Amino acid sequence: MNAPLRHPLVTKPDFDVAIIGTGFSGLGMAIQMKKAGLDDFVVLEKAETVGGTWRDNHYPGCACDVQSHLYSFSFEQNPNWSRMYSPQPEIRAYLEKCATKYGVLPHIRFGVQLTGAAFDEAAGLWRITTRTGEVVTARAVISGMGGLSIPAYPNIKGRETFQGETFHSQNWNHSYDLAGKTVAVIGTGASAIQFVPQIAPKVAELKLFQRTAPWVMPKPDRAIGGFERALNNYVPGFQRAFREAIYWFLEMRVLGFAYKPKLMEKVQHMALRYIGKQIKDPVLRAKVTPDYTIGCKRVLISNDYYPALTRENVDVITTGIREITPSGVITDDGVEHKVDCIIYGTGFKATDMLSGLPITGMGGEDLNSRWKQTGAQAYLGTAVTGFPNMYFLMGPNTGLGHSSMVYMIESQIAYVVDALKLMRREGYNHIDVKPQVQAEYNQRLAGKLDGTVWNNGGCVSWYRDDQGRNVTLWPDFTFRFRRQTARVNPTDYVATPVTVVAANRN
Ligand code: N01
Repeated sequence: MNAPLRHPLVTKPDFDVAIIGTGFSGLGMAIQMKKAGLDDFVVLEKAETVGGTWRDNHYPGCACDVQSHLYSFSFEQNPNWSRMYSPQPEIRAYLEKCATKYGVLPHIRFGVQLTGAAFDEAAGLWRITTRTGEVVTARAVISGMGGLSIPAYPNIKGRETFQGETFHSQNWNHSYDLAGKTVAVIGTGASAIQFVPQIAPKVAELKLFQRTAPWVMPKPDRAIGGFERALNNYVPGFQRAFREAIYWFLEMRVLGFAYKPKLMEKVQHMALRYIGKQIKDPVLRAKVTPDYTIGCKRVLISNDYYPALTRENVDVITTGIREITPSGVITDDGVEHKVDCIIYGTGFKATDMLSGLPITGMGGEDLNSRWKQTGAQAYLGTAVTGFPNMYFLMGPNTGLGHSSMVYMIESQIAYVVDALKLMRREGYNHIDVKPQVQAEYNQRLAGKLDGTVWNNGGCVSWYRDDQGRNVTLWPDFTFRFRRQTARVNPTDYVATPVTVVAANRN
């Protein structure tokens, strides 16, 4: 039973809490709210089903590149994963099952797309506007919109003039038959290296436009057999121990990325040997050998990417793209590559975290404008000064170059639940992180990031914004993030009691 608020609110919002999105963040948040007995919440979802990025990305070969046992909620282990690295349909089904099992579905309003959110200081609540013109009010807003949800298209001259079929990896057109077609793929990131091996055997010709070669390591993937699944199902602690082992193995990568660059030299040597083993043609090998320190961009894992590049019908083109024409792609050397289809594997607007969504806080300040100036900054990647009761799951500097995002998301969720409980316990209407606390935290982060491969590895990556500020990555062990987010320190926040808000209204 919830403790009642000590003071009745003058303006009762529609909901105590509004959660945005139904990926791992939004669903995980909703589940923990229910577990904590904080039942007065709504989940707003733009689509018609749950799943977030695992609903939206469904290109051929789409799978997770973090092991299934770790890429799942700690409280809901799935003993029946079919592979060490789950394919997208299984992760999506897992999230759907979680939503049903934990009774979250009745809280979700599907087909509701946000157009903005503004904090009403006098009423002490957030007004969320939606595409249909409806306004939803809530005391707290929790964004689970994800860091990689808005596709990025390259700014290439003539892109709109192309007359053939064209789509982004996130909006794969499955009804377009690629068989027998000449296809251009632009980009060689995590998405492209998964779908290129799938489509290469089908198409007549595949022209892969590579601007920067990725580092690719072998993927220790395998089917999980019946015996192992039985152990997961029936031997208490077996799967959890496996999960722990994976967790600590991945955590050790931080040593190389952030603390001991010498370690990475060994890993880089292994990766070079892998290229050598997979690609015999010296010209192709030179093309796909990266020219920056391993780890600077996300290290990719694949067993079928390099073999796909060695196919007769695949051409890796490293000359820059000058222009796109109605019939194809012209490279900087003036060669025109005529194609039937262009597929963009060009990633997401990762550093533009709000993607232009207007969010207005205290004193009418717009968060987009602030973050354009300062770079995306928050306290513990979660709370932003001047934007009380608003929390960002997967907010600034919570991304990982080495392990499972679900671990970070669960840490943030625990923190937000603690904040909501604190407000209830103390009779606060809203809390706002102190500017000094946020500034000092970000100074410490910047110091940590300074020495890492992500900032010093000699590459350009989506980890950093257009001014070179690393606004996406957590530069440390994830258990340290968990420790820092374990409890809300009330002295980090300025709290406004319900009575003050009530007085404002009178
Ligand atoms: O996107 P990316 P992604 N001309 O940004 C190239 C997650 N993810 O969708 O490197 C030519 O990595 C660009 O070139 P360059 C994961 O976190 C997870 O593949 O900038 N090329 C690059 O090659 C991942 O990191 C899973 O020089 C242009 C590519 O496009 C993130 O999503 C699976 C260009 C973009 O690569 C994004 O991956 C898949 C231009 N103008 C994705 N502009 C999991 O398994 C861009 N490029 C969990």
